[in-house]
Order: sequence, then structure tokens, then C-alpha cells
Amino acid sequence: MGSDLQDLKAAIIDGDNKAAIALTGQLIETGASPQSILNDGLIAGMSEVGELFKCGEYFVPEMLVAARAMKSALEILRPRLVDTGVQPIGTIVLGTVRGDLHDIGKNLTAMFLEGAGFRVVDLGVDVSADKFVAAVKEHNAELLGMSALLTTTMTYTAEVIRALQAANLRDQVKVIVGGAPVTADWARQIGADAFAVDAASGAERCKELLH
Ligand code: B12
Repeated sequence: MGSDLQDLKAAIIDGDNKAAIALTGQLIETGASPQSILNDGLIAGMSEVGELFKCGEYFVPEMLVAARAMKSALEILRPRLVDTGVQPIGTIVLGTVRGDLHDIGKNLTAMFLEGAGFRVVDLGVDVSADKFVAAVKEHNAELLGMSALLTTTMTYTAEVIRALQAANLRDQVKVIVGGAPVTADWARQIGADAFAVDAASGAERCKELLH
């Protein structure tokens, strides 16, 4: 079992789509917990990819194939992470901020939110402040979640909050931010209501924010 998780991690690092799909399926069949598949296999592999990129051993194409493998594996894992058939407890508008194309963490957050019973309006990547504001209005959302993976795009989360204020919506919607460079300090600094380090605790924080 341990070695299968290691193999899955290696498949993500190698960007081996076929192996990632096959191993995820096998691990589910043999009864491995979705949490360990996610954390010890997929996320562990992806952090290693980040390290390899940082030290100049990997370039963008390697990150891309790794991301594709992780996305395929996540689709297989999805039914295990998402509870279906529950009445929504609230609506959250979610997106990756303008200038940023990273969406794996956001997609994972969406899955956990769905699993926790939220209706998720996913705006995708490279989302402008105007689009966030319009979606909050249109869907009457209680929550807004923003993802940013680059230090250069993280600052845009502050701009979205200013746009909510300008549209007189700030009092109606709770804002949660996340993504690798984002911290609790940053969330406080820009006046967000919450921060979460990962998708699971993000969904928990969102439930708390409803009350
Ligand atoms: C895969 C990847 C890519 C892929 C993305 C594919 C895709 N569809 O997402 C591609 C190849 C496109 C890419 C491109 C680039 N990337 Co890149 N990428 C990564 C990598 C390796 C993994 C990111 C990932 O998916 N992680 C796995 C997920 C599960 O983790 P996560 O996103 O952090 O999300 C978790 C939490 O943060 C949280 N979370 C995330 N969002 C939210 C939102 C809310 C509301 C909540 C509550 C929680 C939450 O929950 C998630 C799950 O627990 C990271 C390395 C890293 N360590 O992050 C670099 C990294 C983010 N990239 C980096 C860079 C530099 C780039 C490029 C600029 C490279 C280039 N020269 O072109 C471009 C920028 C493109 C753009 N405009 O966005 C740097 C950023 C450095 C910085 N500090 O700014 C990193 C850190 C790599 C590094 N170590 O240097 N990248």
C-alpha cells in the first residue's frame, strides 16, 4: 500500500497521466483512504514538482504534464470527495484571480466545498474584479473564495475586496482567500474574513462563516 502511494507520487512527478489514473483507481479499489491518496500521493507529488521547478531542474512543460496527470487523478477521486444529493447550505462564488492560471488548488477547494454541501459557482481562472462582483450579485452568494498562486497576483485579492466595497456588497458576502503564497496575515491585511491553508480546512472555515 505504502509503495503504491509512492508510485502515485512518482507518476505525478513524471507527469505520467496513464499511470496516475491507473494507480489512483487501484488505490481506491484496495481501500486506501481518499485523504491519503490526495495528500501522500497527489499533493506530495505536486510539491516535489514545485521544488524541482524552483531549483531549475523542471521547466513549465514539466509542470504542465504533472498538472494534467494530477487533474486526471482528481477526476477519479472526485466521487469519493464529493457527497452528492444534499440540499445546499449556501452559495460560494469561487475563482482564481486575474493574471493567474493555476487552478488545481481552486478545483480541489471546489470539490471539498461541494462535499461540505455548498453550491459552488466556479468562475475559472484569470477572473477580474468586475466578474467576481457580478457573480456575487447574480447568484446572491453568501461567500466569495479567491485563489492566487503567484506573489504577483496575490495582491489582486485586495483589489477584488475594494471592488466589493465600491459595489456596496462587502457587508453581504464573506471573503475567504487561499493559495500557496497567501497567509493569514495577508488575509487580515486586506480585510478578508478568512484564510485557509488547504481545501479541507477551507471548507470548514466556510461553514463557520455562515453563522
Ligand atoms: C502546476 C504548476 C503550474 C501549472 C499550472 C497548471 C494548472 N492548471 O493549475 C503551469 C505550468 C500552468 C504553471 C505556470 C506558471 N507557474 Co506555476 N506552479 C505549479 C506548481 C508546481 C503546483 C501548483 C499546484 O497545483 N499545487 C497543488 C495544489 C493542490 O496546491 P495549491 O494550488 O497550493 O492549493 C492548495 C492550497 O493552497 C489551498 N487553496 C488554493 N486555492 C485556494 C482558494 C481558497 C478559497 C482556499 C480556501 C484554499 C485554497 O487548497 C489547495 C489544496 O489543499 C507550483 C508549485 C507549488 N508548490 O505550488 C508552481 C508555482 C506556483 N508556479 C510558479 C511560477 C513562477 C509559474 C510561472 C510564472 C512560470 C513561468 N515562468 O511561466 C507560470 C505562471 C502562469 C500564470 N500566469 O498563472 C511559482 C510561483 C512563485 C511565486 N512565488 O510567485 C511556483 C510556486 C513554483 C516555484 N516553486 O517557483 N504553474
